Amino acid sequence: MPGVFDRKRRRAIVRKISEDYEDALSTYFGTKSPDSVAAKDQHRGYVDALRSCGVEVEILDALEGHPDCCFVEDTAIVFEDAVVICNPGHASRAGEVNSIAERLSNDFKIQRMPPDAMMDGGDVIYTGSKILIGLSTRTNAMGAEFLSKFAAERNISTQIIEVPKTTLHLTTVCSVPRDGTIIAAEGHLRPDQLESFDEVIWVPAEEAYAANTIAFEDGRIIISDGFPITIERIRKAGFEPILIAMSEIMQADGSLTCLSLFIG
Ligand code: CIR
Repeated sequence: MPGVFDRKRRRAIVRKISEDYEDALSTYFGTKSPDSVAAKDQHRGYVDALRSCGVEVEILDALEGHPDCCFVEDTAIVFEDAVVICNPGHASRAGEVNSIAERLSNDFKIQRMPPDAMMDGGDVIYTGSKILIGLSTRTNAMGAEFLSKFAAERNISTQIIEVPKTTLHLTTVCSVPRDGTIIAAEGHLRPDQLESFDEVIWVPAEEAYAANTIAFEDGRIIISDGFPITIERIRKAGFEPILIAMSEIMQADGSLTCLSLFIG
């Protein structure tokens, strides 16, 4: 099935880092102004890592005047036959969605959200058998309800998870590397929220950033470098880590998944 609902991850869209990346929103992980030159370098490394895992990557130009435009995951939710275009949860990001809608209209039916619904794609995770939807400062109940209904029409069930105030998005503190397994950050998510998973790989709170990963069917998994405990736990769980530098993306609260939109 095309879309991110399987682990095949054959095609992805990414967007270049904008010249004004230093103005990107940064609330949680940032310790200094994000550096656009260093971020561009890390973004190239990211694209190389995806390509080394067999992903066909399409690189869109930056949207100047939109410092967060590289975080394409937040703009849309991809289903087999259609794409839901998000109403971004932060006003400064509203201008990013139309160009994605235009690009995706070549391949998918485009579905807009109702005006009061709010959602960032970073609050949505496909597990292989269902969709997790985070309720956060960026995704409201109307957004979650709209996506749940849209998924139900496609026989896909959803689970709502409250995203703690300590973090930006659901994807910031967890990822699902294979159906039944979740990598989750201690201190942000609770065991009772993850009871539907057979296996939880807990990431220590001080390494929370490393809970966001991109895994492939063959067991390879892209992880941010610099988080040794997490890397070892993931390796022990049977995955083959590919480590990449993400420090400048992290400065703007961006994680690995935020930088791509898998469309096939
Ligand atoms: C923002 O605050 O919107 C961006 N600076 C970071 C977005 C990261 N996206 C994601 O977690 N999916």
